[in-house]
This record gives sequence, structure tokens and C-alpha cells, in this order.
Amino acid sequence: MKSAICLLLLALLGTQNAALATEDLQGNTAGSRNDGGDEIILQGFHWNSSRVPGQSWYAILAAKAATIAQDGFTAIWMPPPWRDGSKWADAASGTSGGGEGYFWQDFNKNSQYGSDDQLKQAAAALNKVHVKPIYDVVPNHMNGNFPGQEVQLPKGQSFWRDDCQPVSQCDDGEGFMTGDADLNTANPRVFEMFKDEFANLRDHYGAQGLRFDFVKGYAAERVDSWMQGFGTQRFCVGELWKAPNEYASDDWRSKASWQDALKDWSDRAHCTVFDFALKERMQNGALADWRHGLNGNPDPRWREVAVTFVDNHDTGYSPGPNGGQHHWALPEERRNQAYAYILTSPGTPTVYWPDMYDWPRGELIRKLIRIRRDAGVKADSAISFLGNYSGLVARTTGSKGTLLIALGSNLSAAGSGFTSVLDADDGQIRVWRSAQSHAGVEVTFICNQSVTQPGESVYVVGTGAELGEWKPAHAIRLTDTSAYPSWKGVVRVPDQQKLEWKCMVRREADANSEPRWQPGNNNVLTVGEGASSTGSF
Ligand code: 7SA
Repeated sequence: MKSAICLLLLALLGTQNAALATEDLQGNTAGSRNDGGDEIILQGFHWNSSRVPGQSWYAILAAKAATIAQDGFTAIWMPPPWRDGSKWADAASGTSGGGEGYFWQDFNKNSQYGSDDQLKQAAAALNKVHVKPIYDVVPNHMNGNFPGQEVQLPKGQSFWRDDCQPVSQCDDGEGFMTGDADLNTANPRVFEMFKDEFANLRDHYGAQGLRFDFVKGYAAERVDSWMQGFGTQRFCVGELWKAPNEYASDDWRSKASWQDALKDWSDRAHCTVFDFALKERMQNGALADWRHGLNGNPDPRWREVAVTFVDNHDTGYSPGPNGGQHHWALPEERRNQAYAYILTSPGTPTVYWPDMYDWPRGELIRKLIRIRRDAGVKADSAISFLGNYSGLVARTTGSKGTLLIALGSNLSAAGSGFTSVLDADDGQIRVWRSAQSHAGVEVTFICNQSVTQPGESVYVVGTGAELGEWKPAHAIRLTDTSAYPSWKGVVRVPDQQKLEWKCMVRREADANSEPRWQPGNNNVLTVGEGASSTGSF
């Protein structure tokens, strides 16, 4: 009897995975190689994964594949697959390491993460449950201190950055540390060596995508060329971790935003890119500033190239020695809200392994992934921010529903048509869902005969979150006074709805000051395309 039940459960598991798989969109969105924009990525390692006592990391991944799929992940960022015999200690930072694959010596797959066979078994197990392996690759540099077995790149032939001649044929970009380990990726032999190895990972190790390490060290266009060989419809993401103040003063990016530099790289590589613009705002900004990530950009062509994350093996803590690297760890008190944001907003979200499987937030992340999937949120989904509340309030419209998320906010209700799907951390994380998948429309609100005193402005307030729930403190200020005493402003509101609202005058500096209300009945608006609505004092 038990075996029959087990068979039935396995069959159900299979159909559910198959169901998830059938939803899997393919191909490039506008050429950005985000594989249809519906991926949810698990970073499948942390800084100490290559030194788990008595365990092969690849064996752990193989055993966990079904769980990873059931948790809703569609792709897994694998560690660098190449043998790395480096041992290093950095006295300045008191850190040490080696063997993680980022200072590899050849393409041999018998590494500190496990054997070649174990890697193949792990990749096969993950592909079987429709979790795509995205391999981390490190073409910028390698450990030249080992006699090359598979990698024969003698000095003096322009295979290396530091002996490349003529300079016009050398690759561009920053050196890794002193640069003496950098390869010249512009050299045809070096370029082809990597092109062949990427094809080998695809054909024999189940690679469905690539994560390019340290992309500030070589030309973005070379990544595009490699991807054309690997498979131009497959997933590609670049790690461009470089602050504006790190560019040379004559480089336009030194005066541009994090977003601008990321989008420039993505446009030239035709790859997605880790959203370090969002990471920087999460680290240094207030909750409301998180809207300034690449994934929150008003242009869908920018949102769709963002690969969002809270922490990774460099920035975050890791279980094991020294707590990993933690170069830029997000404080504990923000982590749940950060995962709530990236999993309910555009871009391609990435979850860091320890946050899912070592530390106590896996259940929250599981729920958020289910909410994202049920609403059909994708990398290019529409998002709008409600600035008339505290904290972060955002509305993301997926193909199967609209999500309204309130983080650390005084928004009390989402409005008609929305139902609560998550209320966590004592109200610090609230998510509502509307079955409608309408992105809403922009409505022009006009208030006539609105005479004001210095320090006063005219506001719109009415039904629903977008119009402040009839609370003067959350009203929307109108900003176009070109036809004073008529005031105008545009607000995005859910479409297919009947809304009521009024004009009101209030002191700008004091949200709780006594307002002057438009007399008479409420203005009524049935929202349709290109609507406008007028009130008068
Ligand atoms: O400070 C954090 C942030 O604070 C914020 O407030 C700032 C941010 O800007 C600011 O707003 O971020 C800064 O700091 C980041 C971390 O250092 C920088 C970022 O650009 C900067 O803005 O990020 C850089 O460093 C990361 C680790 C890289 C980024 O791409 C890069 O931009 N991440 C990836 C790259 C590598 C390397 O492949 C990996 O590094 C990461 O895991 C991967 O995700 O002859 C041999 C030789 C010599 O050539 C060298 O000169 C000599 O130094 C040997 C020696 N090298 C050793 C290194 O010193 C040692 O640290 C090497 C062999 O081993 C180690 O290198 C490790 C590295 O420490 C580790 O993180 C490397 C190789 O094992 O593997 C990892």
C-alpha cells in the first residue's frame, strides 16, 4: 500500500514540475538574453561551499534538486566549475580562501566542489526537474602558477594582459588586483579557448546559461560574441560591480548613475546584469529609495535586464569559516523586506543559498515565490510607486494579476478588488493581490478656481491607495499651475474602476494641517483610457 502512495506522490510531483516547466518562457526579451523574463534564480552556493567538511557540494545539489524545484526556482547559479588550487590569505582584511574556482588553473572539473562525475550528476538532476544550471565563468584571469595541462598559454605571445603587444590588440578593462593574472581575451587563441569551453559546458555539463564574472575586466562586446557561440537564446548575466567614483574622471560613467553604467554594459553585451543600483540603494538609502534600482526604472527595456539580489557570496555572510567575505552585507533587519521587494517586482530575482536553506527565512521566500508566480510577474512587468505613503509602496502588474506591496508603510488598505496575500513581520511586509492584470491608466486631475496662499498647494484625495484613501496626509499634490488658479496633475490609478475624489487645499509643510475641501458632492470618475476628471472650488 505504501509503495502505491509513494508512486502517486511522485507522479503528482512530476506533473507539478511539468506544469511549472510548461510555463517556462524562452528566448530573449528585446535582445537582453533574459530567457523570456520569467526566471527565478537560486544562487546555488556560498563562499564556503567548496569546503563543507566531508561533503561534496555537487552531491548536496543533486540530492536537493527536487526541493529546489518545488520551492519554485527555475534556474540555479552554479559555482565556477574549474579546478582551483589557489590558497591565499589576505593579511589586510584578515581573510583567507582559495579553491572557490575564481582563481582556476585549468578546465578540469574535479574541483573542491566535487568530482567531474558528481558535477554531471548534479546538473542532470537539476535539469530533470527543470531547474536550469547557469555556470559561473571567469574569463578575465587565471592562476598561471600551475604547469598548464589543458591550458597552454606561454608568456610572450600576447596571451596575457601584461605581455600583450601591440596594445591595440589587447583587451580593455580593469586588471584583477595587480593584473598580472589577467588573460588577453582579445587574443583569438584565448577567445576561442573560452568559446570551446562554454560549448563543452553546454554539451556535456548541462549548462543552460552563463554568469560572467568580473566583467569590468574585458569588453562587453566579447561577452556577446561568446554568447552567440554558446546559444544566443540562452540566459546570460554579467557581474559589473563598479561604483561611479571608481571610473576614471574622463570616463562618462564617473559622472553617471549606477543604473546608467549597468544599462550601457547590458546594451553592449546583450546580457542581463546584476542590479547593483538596487543593491546600493538597499544598503545606503531609505526604503522609499529602493524604487531607484534598475528594476524600478520607468522604461521596461531597463527593468528587463536587471537581475536583482539581496546578497551573494561576496557581499553577504556565509556559513562556515570567517562567516565568508561579507564585503557589503545587507543588515539583518532589512533582509526580509528586501526579499519581499525583489520577489514581487520586475527584474529577475536571485535568492542567496543560505537565506533559503541555512537561515530562518526560507518559508517567507517560498511564499513570496508562489505570490510572484500566481501573479505572473516577469522581468519587464509594469511597476508604479505610491509616494504618498511612508516606507515603500509599489504596484506591479503581472500577466495574471496585480500585486500591491507595502514595506514599512502606513498604507492601511489596498482598495477595492485587492485581497491580502501576505502580512508578515508585524505588518512591516504586506502584499495584496488583485485578479485584474490591469497596469492602470494615467488620469489627469484638474482643480479649477483653486486660489491658494503662499505655502499652500492643491491636492487630490479620494478612494483607493492611489488617491490616499480619503486621508489628507496621503493626498496627491497637483504640480501644474500653468493655468492658475487651475491646478493639474497626472496620477496612475487602477483602470476599470469607478473612483470618487475631491480637490483640497493644504499647507505643504504640514501633512496634518486642517485642509480646505472642495464644496459639494464628490467628483466621480469611471477610469478608462486617457481619462481626465475635473473639480472646482
Ligand atoms: O567594499 C564593498 C563595497 O562597499 C560599498 O560601500 C564597494 C562599493 O563600491 C561601495 O559603494 O565595492 C567595492 O569592493 C568590491 C569587493 O572588493 C569590488 C567593487 O568593484 C568595489 O566597488 O568588487 C570587486 O571584487 C569582487 C570580489 C569581484 C568584483 O567583480 C570586483 O568588481 N567579484 C567577483 C570576482 C572575483 C575574482 O574572480 C571573485 O573574487 C568574486 O568571488 C567574484 O564574485 O598573481 C596572482 C595574484 C595577483 O594577480 C594578485 O594581484 C594578488 O592580489 C594573486 C593575488 N590575488 C589574490 C587576491 O588578493 C585574493 O583576495 C587571489 C589569488 O585570491 C584572492 O582573490 C579572491 C577574492 O578575494 C574573492 O572575493 C578571488 C580569487 O580567489 O576570488 C573572489
